[in-house]
Parts: sequence; structure tokens; C-alpha cells
Amino acid sequence: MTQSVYLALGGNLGDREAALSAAILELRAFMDVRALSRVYETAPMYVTDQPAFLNMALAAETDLPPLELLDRLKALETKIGRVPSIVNGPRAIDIDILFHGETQMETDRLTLPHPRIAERAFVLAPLADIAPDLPVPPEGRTVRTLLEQVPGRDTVIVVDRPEIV
Ligand code: PH2
Ligand code: MG
Ligand code: MG
Repeated sequence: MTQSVYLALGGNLGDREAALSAAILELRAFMDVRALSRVYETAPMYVTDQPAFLNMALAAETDLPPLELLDRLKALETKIGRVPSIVNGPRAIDIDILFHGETQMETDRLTLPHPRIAERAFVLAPLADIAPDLPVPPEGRTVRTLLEQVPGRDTVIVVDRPEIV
């Protein structure tokens, strides 16, 4: 069954815009990409001693179930140049599933909806471009409302005229 999904993209190593462009191009080959957020430069969260990230979000439609989509995204990250690093550390590209239709699941590999959306300005700001009224668990407050209150919202800045597809 076709499902609406929301993905978060980010990277802070190498040519960050090129990595986002490559990811979107490759995603379009197997997903119906419906909306792209603006591109944001964001202060690194959790591990703060690393370069600034570029972050985006997108909406798409897919027939792939969650774990199959996850496998495809991991393969794509590797193709674009991601190599193993520390948790929350620097990477060329990271592509996370935020929502997959109405799916709620909690496994070792994947928790849906993504459990840390509400605390991440670098996810909420781009997501607010394409889905401001989306309710976010557990409280169900909207993306827009969460963004108004999240710490670090002043550390995510729209990038002027990025060279994204
Ligand atoms: N991703 C992380 C950890 N910290 N910080 C920013 N600004 N952007 C990210 O995409 C990011 C992060 C783990 O996936
Ligand atoms: Mg991530
Ligand atoms: Mg990830």
C-alpha cells in the first residue's frame, strides 16, 4: 500500500550541498518525492565539537514498508559516501525516517515515528516548511508549535540560494 513518509536529511562532511542533491536525486529513482523543505545550516547537536550541518526534510510516497525503506536509505547513505563514525558524530549524509504513514513501531533498528523530533530544531525547522500542522507524538503538538518552543531554534538558519536539485 502506498504510504506518505517524511524524511530528514543532514550532513556535515565534504560538499554538503552536493551530498543533499545526490540523495534527493537517488531518492527520486524509487520514491515519489512530493515536497522539499528549504535548506538550513544548523549548529551540531549532542556532539557539539564538529562542523555545522546542512539539514532538510522532504515528503514522499512509497510502497516500501518501513524496514525495507530503511535498508534502501542505509545503502544510499553508503553510496553517497557515509562511513562509520561515532554516535551523533560527523557524517557525509544521514537520511532518517521521521514518519511512515500511521506506523507506530519500536524495534532495535527503527522506532516510528522518530522519537527525537520534538527536541531537534534541525528537524522541526525544515519539517515546518512542508508539514507545519503535523501532530508529533507523544503529546501530539504540531510541528509549528514545537518549533516555536524548541531550544536552539536560533541556531538553525535558512541557506540563501543553495544549489539543490
Ligand atoms: N544529526 C545527528 C546529531 N546531531 N545536529 C545537527 N545540527 N544536524 C543533524 O542532522 C544532526 C545533529 C544525529 O543524526
Ligand atoms: Mg539522524
Ligand atoms: Mg540516521
